[in-house]
Amino acid sequence: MRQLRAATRALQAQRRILPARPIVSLLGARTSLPGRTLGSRVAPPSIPAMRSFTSTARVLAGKDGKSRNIDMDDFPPERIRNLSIIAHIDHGKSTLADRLLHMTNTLPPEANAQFLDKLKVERERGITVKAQTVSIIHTHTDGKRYLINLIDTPGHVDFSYEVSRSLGACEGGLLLVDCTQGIQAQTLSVFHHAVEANLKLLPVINKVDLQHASPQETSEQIAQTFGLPIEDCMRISAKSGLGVDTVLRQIIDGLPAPEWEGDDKLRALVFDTFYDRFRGVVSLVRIKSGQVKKGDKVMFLQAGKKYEVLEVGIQNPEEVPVGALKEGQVGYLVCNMKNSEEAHIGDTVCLVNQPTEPLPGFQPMKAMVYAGVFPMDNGDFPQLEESIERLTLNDRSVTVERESSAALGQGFRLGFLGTLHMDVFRQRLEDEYSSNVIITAPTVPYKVVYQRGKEQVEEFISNPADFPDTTDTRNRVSYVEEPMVNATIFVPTGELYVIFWTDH
Ligand SMILES: Nc1nc2c(ncn2[C@@H]2O[C@H](COP(=O)(O)OP(=O)(O)OP(=O)(O)O)[C@@H](O)[C@H]2O)c(=O)[nH]1
Ligand SMILES: [Mg+2]
Repeated sequence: MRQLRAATRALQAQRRILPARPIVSLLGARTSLPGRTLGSRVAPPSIPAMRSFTSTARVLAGKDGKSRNIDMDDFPPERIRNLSIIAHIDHGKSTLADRLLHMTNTLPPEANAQFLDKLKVERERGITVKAQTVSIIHTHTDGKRYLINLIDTPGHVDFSYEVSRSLGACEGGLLLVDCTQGIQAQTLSVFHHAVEANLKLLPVINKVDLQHASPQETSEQIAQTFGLPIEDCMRISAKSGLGVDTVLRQIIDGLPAPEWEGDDKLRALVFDTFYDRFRGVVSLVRIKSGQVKKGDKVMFLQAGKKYEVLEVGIQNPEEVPVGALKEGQVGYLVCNMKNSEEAHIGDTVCLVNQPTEPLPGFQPMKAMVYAGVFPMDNGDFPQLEESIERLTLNDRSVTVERESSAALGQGFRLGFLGTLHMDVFRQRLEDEYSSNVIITAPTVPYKVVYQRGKEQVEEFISNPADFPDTTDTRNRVSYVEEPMVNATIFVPTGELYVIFWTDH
């Protein structure tokens, strides 16, 4: 437990800008700097619709005889399991998700491998960057049909906002560990996110088919680090399918069903959004209480806007419209929201005639690196603005503000969670919106502290152009701080000497 607490503290300390050591200590006379508000959104543009992105293929009723009628009344809360697959990068989350989809006949045998990695950037790079939700209907060993809502999450730290949001829609999770690697940095990080979100976790040891697999050692590591019983660790090969039937059984037997103690007014948590060029903003929601159906008048509490619901459905794995989404269920909601500004991740949807208090939303992420993004051709600025607005609807961890440069013209200063995140965002702009952009070298934010009379005033600078001339005493810059990471490094005892050796 002591180890666990130490790990929690270390992880909490990571990614926080600490009151860092002064790197410049100067006193000048400057009284003001051009101020900027980080995280301000882009104003809605008035330009024609462009190519847009939708995360699922759509099955319309009657098309190719494929239409399905799913009666959501068949799935009361006790017949629902909502879970995320969480792990370090490359430990096999998407492969396991695939395997579960095939075993439950949610996907036909000929479907693409790693079906949930739908974006071009994901297929090209072989990594997941976007959490994907899929609903599985599965007949359990007790002969009853269950609705399993599965979220495949990314493993890279730059996409950790996708993980923390996904956990808000779940009661349980599969904590996957590659037994050729053991517990790694993100295994610890996602474990703590899951504990904070009060999730029940099932430990799964993956890649036991590999020659140098060490499942016993990994089970012991899991028991020691997370306090999860060794006998609960399921040993599987997501690739060959070995042991995955046990995972499927344990999802039903070992994870809790959704619960709500309170009135039955509609409370739906918006945990993801994307833009569809025909239907506007589509929200993925987890119904905490009550129900929502086509024709209902709903209100998005944070946006303070009212809409009529045009369609609700589940992703199975294509979009299947259903009569209503009910307590404990996860699905999509379309309500003629055309302006992406009105969609807020973590917002609560209620019925107009049954107002409720908002559900706890999500902690916003803090940008770690900033870069300027400019159109190749200055005349393309309005299109770029709209593309960024729509893409950030699908990636809410990016902060956006306008910027202009003498050399590059009008553009944006975007904040990302890391340099991989930045590169993926650039590629998504190209792939999904055909936007060719110039992107400046990434920088970290600095804290500049000014002396104003007897008071010290802090300002965060994310744009090098705004950095004060610290040699000019009129600026009255007292000191400047840079971000630092307070990290704890965990190493197997046998490897400790390597660290010391490298250090010297
Ligand atoms: N031998 C073997 N390889 C596996 C197994 N599971 C996954 N892999 C391979 O491991 C690699 C990574 O698998 P993914 O499923 O993409 O891993 P992931 O955890 O989804 O990765 P991110 O989403 O990028 O974090 C792929 O090459 C898979 O084929 C397994 O059980 N056995
Ligand atoms: Mg993946």
